[in-house]
Amino acid sequence: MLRTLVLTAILVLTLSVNGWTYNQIQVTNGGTITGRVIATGNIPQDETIKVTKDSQHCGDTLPREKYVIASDGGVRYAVVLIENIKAGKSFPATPVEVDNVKCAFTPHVQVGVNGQQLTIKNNDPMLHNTHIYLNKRTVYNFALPITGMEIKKPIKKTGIMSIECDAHSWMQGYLYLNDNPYIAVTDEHGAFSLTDIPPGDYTVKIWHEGFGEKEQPVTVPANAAADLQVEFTR
Ligand SMILES: [Cu+2]
Repeated sequence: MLRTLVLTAILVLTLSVNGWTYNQIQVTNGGTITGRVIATGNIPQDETIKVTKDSQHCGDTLPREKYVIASDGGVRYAVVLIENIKAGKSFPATPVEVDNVKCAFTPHVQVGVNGQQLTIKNNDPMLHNTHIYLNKRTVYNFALPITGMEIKKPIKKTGIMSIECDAHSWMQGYLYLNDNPYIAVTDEHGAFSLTDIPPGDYTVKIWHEGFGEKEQPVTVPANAAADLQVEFTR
C-alpha cells in the first residue's frame, strides 16, 4: 500500500513537471468507447520491403505494415486516445513490450503511458540495435546482440516515438505514449476499446502513420458504451 502511494506520488510529480497532472482515481460508473477505424475511397496498398541482410532468417521480403487494411476496410495500427483528461483509471501494471521478430518490430505500432515500463526484446539470432527517437532526437538506444535478450527502461516521455534499427535500415515501428492510460491501438479488424472512462464529454484523437490525424467528440455515458466510428477517406 505504502509502495503504491509512493509510486503514485512519484508519477504525479513527474507528470506535473511537464505541466500536466493526471490523478489516478477509483473510477465508478465508468463508461467505454468502442468502435472501428475504417478506410474508404481509394484504399492504399501496403509496400513490400526487400530484405538486404540476414535474409536466411528474415526472408527475402517483408510487409511494410504501413497500410494493413482488411477487406471490409478495417484499419489496423491506428492509435485512438483521449488527451487532456485530468483523472481516471490507474496506469497499467504490465510493461509496454516491443519485440524484434524476423527483422520487424512486433507489434508494428505499440501504445503506452508516460510513467509505464518499456521492455524491448530480441527474438532473432542476430544483432538488432533498437534506436528510439522523439522528434528526431534519441530517447533510447538498445543493443540486443543475443536471442531472448530483454532490456527494461522506464518511460518518461509523451508523444509519437519512431522505433528504428541501426543494423537493418528498413525496420520501422512506432510507440505512441500518452500522459494517461486512455490509449489503444486498433486490431486487424480496425476495432478498439477504451474502458473505465469517467462519464463526460471528451475529444478523441485518432492517429495513423499513413492517414494522419483526426479528432472526434465523444460523450461517454455512465456504465455504458459510446460508439465511435472513424473514417479515413482518400
Ligand atoms: Cu534489426
